[in-house]
Amino acid sequence: MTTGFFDGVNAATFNHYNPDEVVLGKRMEDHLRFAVAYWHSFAWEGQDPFGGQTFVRPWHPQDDMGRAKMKADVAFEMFELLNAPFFCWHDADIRPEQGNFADNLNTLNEITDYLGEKMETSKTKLLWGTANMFSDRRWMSGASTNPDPDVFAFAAATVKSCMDATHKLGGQNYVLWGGREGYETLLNTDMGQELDHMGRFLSMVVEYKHKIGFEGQILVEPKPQEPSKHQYDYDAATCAGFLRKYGLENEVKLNLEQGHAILAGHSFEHEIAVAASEGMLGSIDMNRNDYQSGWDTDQFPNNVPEVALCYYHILKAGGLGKGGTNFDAKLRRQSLDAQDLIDAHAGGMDVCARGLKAAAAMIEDGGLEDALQQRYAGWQTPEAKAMLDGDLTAITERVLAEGITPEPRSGRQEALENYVNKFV
Ligand code: XLS
Ligand code: NI
Ligand code: NI
Repeated sequence: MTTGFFDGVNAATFNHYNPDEVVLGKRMEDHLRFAVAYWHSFAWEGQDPFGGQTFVRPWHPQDDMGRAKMKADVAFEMFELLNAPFFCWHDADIRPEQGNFADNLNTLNEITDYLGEKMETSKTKLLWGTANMFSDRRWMSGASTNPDPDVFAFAAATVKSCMDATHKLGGQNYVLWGGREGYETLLNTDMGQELDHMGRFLSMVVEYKHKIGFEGQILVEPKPQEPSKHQYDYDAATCAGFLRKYGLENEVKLNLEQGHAILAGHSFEHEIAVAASEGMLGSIDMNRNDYQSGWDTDQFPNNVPEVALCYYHILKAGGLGKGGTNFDAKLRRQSLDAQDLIDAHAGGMDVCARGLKAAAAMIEDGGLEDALQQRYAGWQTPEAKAMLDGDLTAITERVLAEGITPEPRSGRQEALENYVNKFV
């Protein structure tokens, strides 16, 4: 028996995504590892800063366990229509907020048991679980960085419960995104103390992961601002520095989001390249921003050249591993129909598939890699290598003795852009 929500709706059809097609020796589904985000598709009701709910769904209002189960039934029907290999949730997406920890824990356990039963007959696995520690008013001044130790305690208990639930459901990652881990004004903020608390909190998460034998990755998700004026996990480079400061660089990786990269003033491939160079590439949220609005608009990807360069860097870094391509993306608030949910995801999957194929073709052709090798070829000489083990005095003596005078060379940027254009 179905819920009827998707009655008359067509399953996803694809022009480019073919899960079984082999790209660079691996099935496309195994490269891309698409995930549906529970929150945007099923929990968000269409509000924006100027207006309220536009979506009217049979599982509204979301304050009741019966309707939470109906929401889960609808979600799994959609996963099947999309042939989605993964999904992701926050605790607050899947169970109603109860106002106290004990009841939140009970309802979380009940609904994740229910999800577990559904997963037994579904191909869709859990890419990651996470705790929503930003919506309820208790989190308004932060979770682990809250000046009130009672909120730190509530956050610790909440994350433990969500890690337990993620582990129970065989989740492959656990994510922490700190939307309120930051400040509204430095006038009331002790930044050093808050960062120390956040570092200790994350260490406790890692300790707990090992204690329960969770084999998934622990990921933090950079974002520079929104909802806070400033968030401590500003971008990939800031997170890398933070993880090193607290000795977590071998334990925690990054969940990068395209829209967040844009908010931080970066391209998405910049963030991926930073994470890859740090050995911290964990997973991606493949949702873009509107370039005019300046908000985290969480739109489905639709720009193939952009997406292609992202997957190029991901493939170069060895792929997504236990991570995946999560659509942390929502419909536009006028897209009211069940069919819109399917079309949005199918379109995003197709765009990513085209991007992946273009990226794979560039890897196979090797043109960018060759250009890179040539550009850095000078560093293959013994004299150049020796410099890195030398010192300023020795280098100066060589500059004088050999009369070294650098000859500027073209960076060939336009030629490389033309090259990329052949593939996208
Ligand atoms: C918000 C974040 C959030 C995380 C999960 O901007 O992207 O959705 O992915 O908490
Ligand atoms: Ni986001
Ligand atoms: Ni995200």
